[in-house]
Amino acid sequence: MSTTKTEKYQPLTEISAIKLVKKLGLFDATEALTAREIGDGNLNLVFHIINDQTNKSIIVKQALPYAKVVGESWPLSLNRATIESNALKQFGAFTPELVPTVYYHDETLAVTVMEDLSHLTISRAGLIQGESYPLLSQHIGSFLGHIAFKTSDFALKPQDKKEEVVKYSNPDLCNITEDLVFTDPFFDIDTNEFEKALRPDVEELWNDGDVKLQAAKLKYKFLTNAQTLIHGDLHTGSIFASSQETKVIDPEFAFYGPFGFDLGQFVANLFLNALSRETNREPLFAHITNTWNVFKDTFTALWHSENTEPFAKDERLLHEILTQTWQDAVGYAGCEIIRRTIGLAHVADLDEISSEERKINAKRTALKIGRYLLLHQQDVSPNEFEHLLR
Ligand code: SR1
Ligand code: MG
Repeated sequence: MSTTKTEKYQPLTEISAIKLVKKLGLFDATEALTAREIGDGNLNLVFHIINDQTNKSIIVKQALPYAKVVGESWPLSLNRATIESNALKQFGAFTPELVPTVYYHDETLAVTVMEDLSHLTISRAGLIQGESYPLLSQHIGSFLGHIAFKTSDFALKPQDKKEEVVKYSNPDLCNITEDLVFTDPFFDIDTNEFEKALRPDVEELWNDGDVKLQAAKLKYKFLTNAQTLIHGDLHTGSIFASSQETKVIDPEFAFYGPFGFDLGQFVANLFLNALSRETNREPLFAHITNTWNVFKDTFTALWHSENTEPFAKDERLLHEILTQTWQDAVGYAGCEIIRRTIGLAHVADLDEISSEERKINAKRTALKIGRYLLLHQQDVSPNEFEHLLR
């Protein structure tokens, strides 16, 4: 991958995106290309560029200097594009089969050119259609186990790890998570969004000091616990999948954070999908348990084969770290479930339930279970998620 710096930032158009990929030599100057802006996320422009004759295609992603979902009144650092491209490269060094290949990055333009994955489906969309992606948890558990161990102080020299912490300093995007995941849903803030019928449930949450204390403690860990490089936004919309392949995308929220954060967000989004279904929930619960099992086994194997920490010979240290990681993940899952139900950025799994009554019931249950997870971080094992819905 090459990285360059052009002179001045400007948003790409479909025409200038085509010019760029030709200038980079990714296509010949004479090729007839079609470009389409397909970005449906909250923050960026995404161009799909294809030669319709040969079917060769590529993705050009560009960060906008503000949050697209809100507008120019919410400025955001363009450096997130460089963080995303560095994180994809870093993840690719450990689990190349689980991330897209990055071909090019330009810091000033905040542009990353990468492999087109449109033969796959965004896993949230597929899960909503009833897909179950049999390899999803095997792949994500392995991805998380590798990244968590290999970017931690157990694999890196502490001096090198501290440089990585600086390289991945991501204040603007962390601030979004600090507000939208940990703070705003627990207070009466304008950006929260929920149906009128949920107001009594939401007010009960706002008045629950014990739940809020747990959210505050998890937020504080998120702010201070630089344990490992995390993806930072690992919901099912950040994962492409098919029955064979899984690819993690969009790590623009990456920074050094707690071991359990990505796990908790992923588990929460699997759970929200299960909650949205009337039948065939079992594959989702099996994925929750398997994600943890694969994470734990991967992390444990690397701990035994690659650990550079002299204290690591004491197995109790590993046990404590794994126990705490799962308990934190349960708490982070609780925060994610609550914020996706009543905060600024909802999930289609719940919002697109066609019956109004079923939607409100599902959201009410989500709030109840989110609160339960926050209050019972020590008591909920991976295979208990299934029983929470009974
Ligand atoms: C303003 S950004 C809202 C949400 O979209 C991203 O994907 C993150 O989940 C963020 O919290
Ligand atoms: Mg995203």
